[in-house]
Amino acid sequence: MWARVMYPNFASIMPQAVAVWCKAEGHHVTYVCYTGFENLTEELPRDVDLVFIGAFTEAAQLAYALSNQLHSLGVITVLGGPHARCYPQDAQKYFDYVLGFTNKSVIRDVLQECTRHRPVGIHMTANQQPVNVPGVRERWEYIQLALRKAPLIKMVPMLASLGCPYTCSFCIDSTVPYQPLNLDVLKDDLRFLRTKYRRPIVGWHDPNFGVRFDDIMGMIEEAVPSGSIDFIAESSLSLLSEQHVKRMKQNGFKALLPGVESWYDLGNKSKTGQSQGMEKVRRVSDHVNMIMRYIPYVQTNFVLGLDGDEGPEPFELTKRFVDMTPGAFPGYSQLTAFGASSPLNLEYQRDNRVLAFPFHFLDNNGAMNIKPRNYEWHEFYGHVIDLTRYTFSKRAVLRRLRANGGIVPRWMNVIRALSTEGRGRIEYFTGVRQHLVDNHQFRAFFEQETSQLPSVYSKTVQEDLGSMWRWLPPGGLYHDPNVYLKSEIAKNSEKTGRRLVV
Ligand code: B12
Ligand code: SF4
Repeated sequence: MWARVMYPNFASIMPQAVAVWCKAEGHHVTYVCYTGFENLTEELPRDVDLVFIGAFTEAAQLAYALSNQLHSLGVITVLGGPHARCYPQDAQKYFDYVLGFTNKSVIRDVLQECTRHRPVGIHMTANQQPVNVPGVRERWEYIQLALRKAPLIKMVPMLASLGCPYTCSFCIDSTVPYQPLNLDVLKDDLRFLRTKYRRPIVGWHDPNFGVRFDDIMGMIEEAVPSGSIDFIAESSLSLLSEQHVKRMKQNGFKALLPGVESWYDLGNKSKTGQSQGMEKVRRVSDHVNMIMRYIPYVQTNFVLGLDGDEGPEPFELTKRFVDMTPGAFPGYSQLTAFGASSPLNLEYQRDNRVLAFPFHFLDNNGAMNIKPRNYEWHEFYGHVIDLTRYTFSKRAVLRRLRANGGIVPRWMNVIRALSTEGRGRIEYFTGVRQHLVDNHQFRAFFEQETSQLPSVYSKTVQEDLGSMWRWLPPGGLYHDPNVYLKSEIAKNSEKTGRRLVV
């Protein structure tokens, strides 16, 4: 149910931007937004020359299969998006072009060359994030196509900035400079939107919304009457002072998603400085409760299994947070190294701690691909199950319901508790833990004693890909989890002229 209602609202901005740029170059463009329910073979147009695919890593195997099918019809294929940024070497085996940072000129180069590159595709990237990304007015034709699939809530994706001034070592944006986008375009877009929907909802896709807080709020205040558009944004807690949150409320902000990540690390981001453990729980809980006095829906994001965590305490502290902050929805992610996404992944790879789970499971919950530093696997999953049960217990769900105001936040939290995120995950993690205890082959893979993938994983990919499974190219289920480290070593030895043996 959650997927049906929400997935069309998670459509990315860049495929729409690429469509705008291709059209501006004089091409005929068809845009397809895949939400997991469509039959892709039927949705794709027959007579195409080139297809751009935007994919997260969780969709990589599907993207590889699709590219293979399109190649069989003589179509040139291009991959862009998070998977292409994190695993370019792997993707090059299955696509003619793999794009990193993408701007109009990179797209123009691809369109002009439009050539088959086999057996290895070419990797192209701009030097930096684009200076301009087409706004809502320009993307409207494609936004509408995606949102036609959204039955209840329709969220329009917008972007006010790229990169981030913070340097959280696990994050893909820790090395990408902060860069605001053109405020006049944003102003025009907000006004335009009010001519399309009676009460529009905008989801900001900025990695960290509101870094230049006064500029962006000033823009909203000038563009539209106070509170006439509902906004949703991901911001770090350090930006969400009471004064800022009050102004956000006035300007129609209805949902915020700050990251807490851990009770022991990353104090800068949550403005808790050196405070750790229970002291940090109190501070963050007070802060989030303050935010909830102004903003009806708050999701606090946590990463489970970070190296600074040890024993049951981090999980117990999160339970205390759930008790002390009943209205907030806790979003849990398991520590995941997405290939080349952050410099920290080099350390995990150097320590040989990254497991080669098929990409299909790398969605922050399907599989944790880093061996925990301070937990045995079954012990870790025991804690995760316990915390998830606690968070989605009848008591916690009822307390959340009571603490939330408004129909939409209440409804969203109940659906999330009953869907994959709550009940679904408890069942899934319990299965994983059971296999770890009972199944020697399964445990041996997790312990890196064998590289043979437990059959349950390949079966799941097969089931999920359905009719596309037969198009998954040979080898497409597997990847080298240390390719980022190897490529960095190769680059360095090229620079220094020294040969290194890995
Ligand atoms: C906004 C955001 C979301 C939003 C919007 C998602 C969406 N569909 O776009 C929401 C909240 C819905 C979301 C959900 C999820 N997210 Co998210 N999200 C982000 C965030 C914060 C910003 C991404 C963004 O839009 N940036 C702005 C764009 C313009 O820049 P960019 O992404 O760098 O893209 C550049 C290039 O990659 C390229 N490009 C991008 N797309 C395309 C497409 C084509 C066709 C081409 C040619 C080029 C191209 O051009 C851009 C300009 O240079 C990033 C973290 C970050 N700091 O980047 C995580 C991030 C992308 N998310 C991530 C994850 C894991 C998820 C979830 C799986 C989490 C979960 N468990 O639910 C879901 C999956 C949702 C889905 N399948 O759609 C990971 C992805 C890692 C990976 N390799 O897959 C990231 C990197 C965070 C992380 N953990 O490191 N997310
Ligand atoms: S504040 Fe958020 S976007 Fe910025 S580096 Fe840290 S995790 Fe990444």
